[in-house]
Amino acid sequence: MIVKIKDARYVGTMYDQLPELPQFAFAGRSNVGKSSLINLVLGRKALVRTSKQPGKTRNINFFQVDLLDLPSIHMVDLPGYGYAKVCAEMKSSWGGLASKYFHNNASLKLIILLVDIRRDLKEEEFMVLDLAKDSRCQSLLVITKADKLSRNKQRQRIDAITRQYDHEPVLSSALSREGIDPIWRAILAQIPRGPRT
Ligand SMILES: Nc1nc2c(ncn2[C@@H]2O[C@H](COP(=O)(O)OP(=O)(O)OP(=O)(O)O)[C@@H](O)[C@H]2O)c(=O)[nH]1
Ligand SMILES: [Mg+2]
Repeated sequence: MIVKIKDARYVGTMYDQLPELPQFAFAGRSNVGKSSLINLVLGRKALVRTSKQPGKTRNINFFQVDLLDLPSIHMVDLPGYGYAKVCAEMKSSWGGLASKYFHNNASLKLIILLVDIRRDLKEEEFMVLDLAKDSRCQSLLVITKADKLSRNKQRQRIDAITRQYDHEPVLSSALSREGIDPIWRAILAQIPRGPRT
């Protein structure tokens, strides 16, 4: 890995009093693999709870990550949206919660938006990208579950998704463990450096 992680731990939700650290938020459809991806980039098996049952993560959970020779950061696990069984009321409450989280959040440095390799970007993904833009926050698109398709099919899907996004997405898989370094590079690019580094 291109960074050395000294410690990573759950520290609370959006509503807790937490130190102001640069925040890196993971967003995406329910079951897309947000919690798995956070575990992957932290090199931890089960720091963040994952589930076969969509809609598991309902709070905005903060994890403090202490890095060697770099400032500490918060990784933020946003609840998944778009779960089919979720009623319209809950859908709008996701929007409300996300808007509240994004609004006036100067600590939010990068929104890492996840999309399943087998799906296109839909209305909800463009909504997240708009929220990021409104908050003048950078975004990174990560394509998850690459292992679900053959190399050939992967290429086709990456091309299709790239056409929708206009930037180079990162390909990842919690099974084959790819995508870790490019995600860290995007994170490091947004961490303020002290005079020593
Ligand atoms: N094959 C494969 N399965 C994955 C991958 N990433 C996650 N999964 C599986 O997908 C399911 C959902 O993963 P989670 O990480 O819990 O997804 P989430 O986005 O956090 O879901 P919510 O918290 O419900 O919004 C679990 O069964 C994971 O094991 C991957 O890269 N490849
Ligand atoms: Mg989750």
